[in-house]
Amino acid sequence: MKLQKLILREIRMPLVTPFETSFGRVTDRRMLIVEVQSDGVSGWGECVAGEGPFYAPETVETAWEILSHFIWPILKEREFATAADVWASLETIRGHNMAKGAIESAVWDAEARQKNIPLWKLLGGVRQEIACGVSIGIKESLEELIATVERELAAGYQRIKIKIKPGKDVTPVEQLRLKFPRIRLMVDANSAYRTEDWPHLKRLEAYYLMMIEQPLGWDDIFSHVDLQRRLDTPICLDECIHTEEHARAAIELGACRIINMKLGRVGGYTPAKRIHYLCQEKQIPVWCGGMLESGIGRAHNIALSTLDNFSLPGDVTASRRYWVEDVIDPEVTVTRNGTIRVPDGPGIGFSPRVERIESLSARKEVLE
Ligand code: OSB
Ligand code: MG
Repeated sequence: MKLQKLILREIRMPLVTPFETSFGRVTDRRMLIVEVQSDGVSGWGECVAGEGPFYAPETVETAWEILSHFIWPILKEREFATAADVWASLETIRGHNMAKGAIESAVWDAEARQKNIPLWKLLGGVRQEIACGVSIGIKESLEELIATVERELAAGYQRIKIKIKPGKDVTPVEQLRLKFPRIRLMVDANSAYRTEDWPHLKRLEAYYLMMIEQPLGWDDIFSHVDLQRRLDTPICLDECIHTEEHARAAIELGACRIINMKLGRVGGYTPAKRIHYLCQEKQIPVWCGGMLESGIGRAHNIALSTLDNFSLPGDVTASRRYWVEDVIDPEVTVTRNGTIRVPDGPGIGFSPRVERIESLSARKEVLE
């Protein structure tokens, strides 16, 4: 397959409700949507970089720049036997995984569409229904948090994750446990704590959490080793894992017992699959994280979640939790059992609503 054209679009959509983490609050999303044209077929991808460099170093602006000035010149008019070869061709560019992941995943979508098969099958996925949990942002009040959890459980979601930060951790977890003694509950700190906070984090162990996600520094695998030794609760790493080498180091050193996988954070399907199979070999469960994606990124997360070792519910949820109206057809919906049925159409299995995407675009660049 030859890649003839790349179209970058920045769309803007307000979130249904603001999302707050230990690193900040998002009310409006800016999303870089990638369309790659190959032999008459369009493949679609989403760059999960945020508005600012607060989750990871990349932003919408840096990703746009890297895609148009460095990635596209390498890929354009190149003949690829398969999308699986794209990742290696980008080796000379260090980092910028979110920019790479956006286009790499779009090429996978294009290949699946050209072969007229679902992307999940092309990837080697093994299941047609994926398990879903929700990620709930930091709330002003406990009442609001409890009401939100009640609503998500009623919708069927199988696991509740709440965001925590110092001062908003033990009490909300304790209250949720009192109110919902048997639910699958976990927390995500987005690197809000330091090594010396370990006795405080230890207090969370009274509430039977499935895992504590990314408690310490975003690039600090080493400190998590010490913390995991002190905790019985599994640590799950998110921000720390950008490469297969990071995953190997974290697993071998004992920095975590679970890994949150994000396509954008690791740079696309080829590295995600490698990390996934490494984890499987080492008996480390993985699950699919989310980045407040539009339907395009959501559809990719669904495909990724069909791989064998995605054995825990992911942060992959219905479009309506984030958007009044999504940019794909149909929108992503969740069953009463808290699952998503994986679509059987070609590629990502959802159709990008191109006119809507065009009308939401604040910026567009066509590269040939
Ligand atoms: O840490 O998993 C995270 C959203 C933005 C940045 C980082 C994270 C998150 C989430 C949201 O937890 C997950 C979702 O998209 O539902
Ligand atoms: Mg996280």
